[in-house]
Amino acid sequence: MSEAILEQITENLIKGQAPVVKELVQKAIDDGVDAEEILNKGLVAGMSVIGDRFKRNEVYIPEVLIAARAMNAGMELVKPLLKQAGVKAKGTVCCATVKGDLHDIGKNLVCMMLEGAGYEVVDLGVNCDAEKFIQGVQDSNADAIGMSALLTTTMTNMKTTIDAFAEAGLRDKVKIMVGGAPLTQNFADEIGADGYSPDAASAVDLLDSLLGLA
Ligand code: B1M
Repeated sequence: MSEAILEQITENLIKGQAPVVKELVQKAIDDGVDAEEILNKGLVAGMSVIGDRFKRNEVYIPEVLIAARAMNAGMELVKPLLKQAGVKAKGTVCCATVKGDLHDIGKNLVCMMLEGAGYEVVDLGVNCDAEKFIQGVQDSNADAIGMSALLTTTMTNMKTTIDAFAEAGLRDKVKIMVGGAPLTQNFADEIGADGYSPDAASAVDLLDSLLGLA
């Protein structure tokens, strides 16, 4: 019985039907389905299908954004229940576009995918300097940071941030992942990041693996 409604949530999330997802999530809650089951077997399951299709170029950015909107519509109802039940996120990650850089479309997609996969995401916005990253990590007790850069002139600020974490004695406390169109795995290795992801869906696999959850 609960399996059927969870499947419907997944299917409608994949189709990006936000109002239907919201209605189904409410119905599942009213029927007494566990909030964590709604999250994992309904919402996250749908978002992970979208993530896989995005990686295989079977769907594109608009479909991901529409699915994420449907995910958020369901999350609004489920989040307070998860909090009440003391359900823990998989981990906390602070994400931002680095100092000097205002491009946020890719970063926002990464945030949505990570949230869709069960992470608590603290979005520190754009033009984020090392101090703001450090403050964000200290405030949220984050396990990881995710830095995005779209400009060849700003990608170097990723190293500045990594160095600042080392100077603050926090480098061993957080995993650092990086991404953005001009980046490569080589660049990530050179600056001492823990991982590089070429796209938003793979950022989830990367963080799972960095935090030993894969
Ligand atoms: Co800008 N811009 N832009 N721009 N812009 C580019 C990046 C550029 C390649 C255009 C070009 O010249 N062909 C060029 C950069 C050249 C370079 O450095 N090599 C450029 C430039 C030069 C500039 C300005 C300097 C222009 C000017 O003012 N003279 C200026 C800089 C402003 C600043 O940041 N200080 C500027 C401004 C802008 C707009 C404000 C107009 C707008 C940004 C709007 C916004 O983001 N809110 C804009 C846009 C839209 C672009 C293009 C057209 C599209 C970027 C984008 O959103 N792509 C871009 C040209 C292009 O790519 N065709 C361009 C879609 C997005 C989903 O991809 O962000 O790569 P992307 O994210 C991917 C992956 O990279 C990965 O996942 C995402 C999806 O799978 N990913 C991560 C990203 N971050 C990740 C983090 C991770 C993991 C994966 O882990 C943490």
